[in-house]
Amino acid sequence: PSRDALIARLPKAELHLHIEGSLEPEMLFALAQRNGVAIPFASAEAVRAAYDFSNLQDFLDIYYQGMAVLQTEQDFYDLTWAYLERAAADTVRHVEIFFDPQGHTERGIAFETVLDGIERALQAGEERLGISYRLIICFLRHLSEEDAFATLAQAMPHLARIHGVGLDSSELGHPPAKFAQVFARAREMGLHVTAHAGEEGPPEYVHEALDLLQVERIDHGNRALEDPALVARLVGEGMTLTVCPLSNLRLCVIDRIESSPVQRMLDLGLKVTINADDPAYFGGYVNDNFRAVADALDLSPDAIVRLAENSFTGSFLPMADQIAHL
Ligand code: ES4
Ligand code: ZN
Repeated sequence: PSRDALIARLPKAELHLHIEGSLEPEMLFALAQRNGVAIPFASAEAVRAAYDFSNLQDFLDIYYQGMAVLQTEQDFYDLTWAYLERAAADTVRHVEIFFDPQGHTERGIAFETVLDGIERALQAGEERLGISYRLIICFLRHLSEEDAFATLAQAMPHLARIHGVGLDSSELGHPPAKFAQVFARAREMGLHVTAHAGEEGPPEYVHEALDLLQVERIDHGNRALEDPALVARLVGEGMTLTVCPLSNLRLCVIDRIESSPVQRMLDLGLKVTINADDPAYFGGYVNDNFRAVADALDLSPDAIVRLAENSFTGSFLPMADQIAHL
C-alpha cells in the first residue's frame, strides 16, 4: 500500500512508448466508425479478446491492423491526447514517444498528417498538463534500409520538431547492421538515436546497436543478460535500458512477471527504466508496470526511486532540465 502510494506520486519520465500502441479498443472501434474503416470485430470487447499473443510477430500483425483506423490529423491528436491524460494520471512529467511513419505512409497517410496531429497534442500536453516531450521516429526493421532513408528524407523538413530516430518491429532476422548507414546519416543530422535490441534478438544485436548504430539507449535489452562481457560494457558506459515488464510478459519474452529482469539488472549496476511500450495491447500504463514488478519482485522504495531517477537521467533532456526534475 505505501509502495503503491510511492509509485502513484513519484515523478517519472516515459522513454519507451509507441503512440500507436496506446490505441485502446474503445478508440479503435470509435475511429473505425468515424472513418468508415471496416474492422473484423463486432465490439471493443471482441477487439480486446483478440489481444492474446505468443510472440512479437503475433502482436505486430494485430498492431499494424489496428493502425488502419488512424486516418486524419484529428485522429492522431485524439490518440496522443488520450495517452497524455493517462500519463498525467500516472505523474509522468516527461515523455519521449515513438511513432512509426512507415505504418501510415504505406497506407497513403501523409507524414505531415501524422506529425501535425501528434505534435499538436504534445504541445497541448505541455501547456495544460505540464508534460515536456521529445518525439522519435522509428524505422520499421522488416522493411529495407532504402525505405528507412526515404522516411528520414520525409522527416528532413521537420528537424526542429523531431528529436530522434529509433528502430522497431520484427527483430529476428533484421539485425541493427542492416541500418548502419541510415543511422549514421541521422546522427550527422543531429538526431538522437536509440534502437530496440535484445527483446527477442540475441546479445549480438545489442553489440551491433552499440557499435554500428552508436545508440544512446537500448530499448528492452533483456537478452543482454546472457552475455557477461556485454553487461560489463553496458554498465561501464552507463547505458540506459528501457525495459517494459508487461510487454515482456504478454509477448512471452518472460514466462511470468516474477521472471522480470528488473531487480537483476539493478543489482548488476545497469541503468534500467520502467516503461509501458504498447499499453493498450499489453494491459497497463507505466504505473501498472511499476506496480507489477514492484509486487512480483518485492522492490524496495530505494529501487523504485532509482528506476524513476534513471528515467530522467536516461532521457534526451539537457542536463539542466534533467536535474530540475530530480
Ligand atoms: C513494439 Cl514491443 C515492440 N517491439 C518491437 N517493435 C514494436 N513496435 C511496437 N511495439
Ligand atoms: Zn517497443
